[in-house]
Amino acid sequence: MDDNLPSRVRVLHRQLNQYSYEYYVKDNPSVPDSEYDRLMQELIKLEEEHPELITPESPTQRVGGQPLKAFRKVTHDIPMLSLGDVFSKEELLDFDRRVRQAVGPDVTYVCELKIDGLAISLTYEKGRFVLGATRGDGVTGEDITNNLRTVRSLPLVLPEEEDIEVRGECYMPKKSFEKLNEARRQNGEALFANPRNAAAGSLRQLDPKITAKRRLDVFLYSAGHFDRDRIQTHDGLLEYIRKLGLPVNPESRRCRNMQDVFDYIEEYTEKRDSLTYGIDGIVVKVDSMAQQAELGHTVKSPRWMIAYKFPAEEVVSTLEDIEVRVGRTGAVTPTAVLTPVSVAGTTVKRATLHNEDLIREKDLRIGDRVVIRKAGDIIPEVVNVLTDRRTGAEKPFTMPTRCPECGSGLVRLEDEVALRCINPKCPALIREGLIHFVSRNAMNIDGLGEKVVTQLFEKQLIHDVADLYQLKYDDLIAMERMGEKSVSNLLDAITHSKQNSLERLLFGLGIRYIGSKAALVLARAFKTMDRLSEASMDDLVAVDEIGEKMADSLVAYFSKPEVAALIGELKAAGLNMSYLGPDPQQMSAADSPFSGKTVVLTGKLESMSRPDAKSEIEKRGGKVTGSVSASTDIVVAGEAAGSKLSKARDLGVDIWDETRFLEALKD
Ligand code: 1X8
Repeated sequence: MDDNLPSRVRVLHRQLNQYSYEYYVKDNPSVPDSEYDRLMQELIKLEEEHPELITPESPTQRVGGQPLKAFRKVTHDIPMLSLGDVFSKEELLDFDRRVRQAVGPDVTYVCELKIDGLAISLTYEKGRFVLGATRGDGVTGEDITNNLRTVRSLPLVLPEEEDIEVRGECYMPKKSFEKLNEARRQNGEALFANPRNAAAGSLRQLDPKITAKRRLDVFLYSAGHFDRDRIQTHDGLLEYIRKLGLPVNPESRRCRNMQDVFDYIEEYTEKRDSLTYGIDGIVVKVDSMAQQAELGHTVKSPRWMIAYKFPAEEVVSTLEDIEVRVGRTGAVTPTAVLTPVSVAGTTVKRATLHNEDLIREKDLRIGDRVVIRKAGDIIPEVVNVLTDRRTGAEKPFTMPTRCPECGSGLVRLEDEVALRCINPKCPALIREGLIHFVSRNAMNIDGLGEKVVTQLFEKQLIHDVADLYQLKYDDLIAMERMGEKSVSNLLDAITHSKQNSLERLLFGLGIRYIGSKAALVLARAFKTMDRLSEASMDDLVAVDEIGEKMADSLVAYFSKPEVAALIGELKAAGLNMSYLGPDPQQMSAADSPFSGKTVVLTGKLESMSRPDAKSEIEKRGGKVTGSVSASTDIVVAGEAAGSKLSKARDLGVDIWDETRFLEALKD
């Protein structure tokens, strides 16, 4: 506490913080609300009379600060990894086997509830709350300090002058969610699909006053930076976080063997509905930190913990058609086109069918009634067919034997279930590769979406990624829906992309098995394209987190003469070929492109109604207004868009077509 404050102010801070803690963290208040209110009023009055007494940690300052224009990016010193998940006890036993193979037979686990919210990181310096951030993509998140300050259970000061980064989940309690939606219903506003979306929407508010009204809460369950000499087990860490007065979920339990783990899962599968917050699974962690360190982590997630996910919600729909698409790697994937149904809070119209085997195994026929679920509650999939509901009118489906785009014979590579088009000149492969290259996590060329790339490709203005950098004004102005302003913006964006750090280019090239995380690891390790392209198998596998499969793929890729030629062309076009260090823009996949943006909808959208589109944008932190002005950021133009579209062109506002809009929603 601040020694410079008069003693009465200090007493008020201490009492109010204590009562808040009892009320919001312990759920066990020692004084009636009226006493809390009385002390708060006294403090407010003192601060009004003596504004110099206001400190950021004062209990009156939870809702402070002006609305922001946008959130500042924050790079996590220690990446916030994601969590591997499993859906069965067998897979949990596999996890246990892997763990004990690595660290020996003596393993104690800690089981915790998997909170259905958003991962956050809180930094305290000398015991003061100085930074709250979203997980973002794990490397870069957003500074949501002012919004997290409004969470009543979070102390703004710790009892000790501790430097610590704690991590956990921010969520909206079921009751708050119901109240919020009820109020929105009465005001004719779009409803949130589930508490998680409501929490996400609330955390992404640029005005903390709105967040404050949303009644969010948090549970902390881990730490980035802390004193590793003092704390040797996860259980000890939880105890320590709890001792700092931070909210820790009370349901965690140490488990000495897998039977205990299964019992815990059983118990909480039953208790799930009676909890006041949503959970979507159970997290199982190795308790000993020495063992955790020994197990380490993969590119994506720690090897010492895993989430057991509860089975997903299932609904029935009709399979209207099966579409076949050729992806960037040549893999041919069938997609189910469904009669739209609502599953776990969103409308599902398409579902992946993965591959031909799956269609055959399930004997899927067009017209079938099918059971749909969202795997991991995100990607919709077809679970099975209700054969007893068949009328006889259903039509069997056969996979094409030739590529739907280039007509060459499809092949099934060794060990693979997917059919592939292996014609390197197949237009689908090239087109999808180009789309990947310009996409947000790769070169991130604004204004160059799927539609424009497809047009450019079909008009033979681009054949490979190097051609993008040769595009001229005259090429682009001839395209559909491209005005002078959007052409000049696009040319700027293309030029700007030349400055990207190496990892974006690497990822954009679409080398097999090299995702955005691996690209970053490689860029950091080798620094330049030249050094990477000359690296041997040994050099590559020596890099932590680069496995043999990736290394193989890289060596094969860089040994191709056409790759050397392509890289030469990109160099000649002036592309940066070096790692430029941490890039705050790096891989901001988890950040919504609508956050903080003002959007105007015009024309008719094929895929959804206007109110739905509006609510989707709002859920992602955007604002939808009725008319185009200089402060409009994006105009989404559907069919038969009229005067708003022309005005947007005149003003040079970013104009998106429906495909781009849907892509952005997917992100
Ligand atoms: C995510 C979550 C974790 C826990 C609870 N809820 C989550 N959503 C926990 O550890 N108790 S850990 C985690 C992660 O590591 N991504």
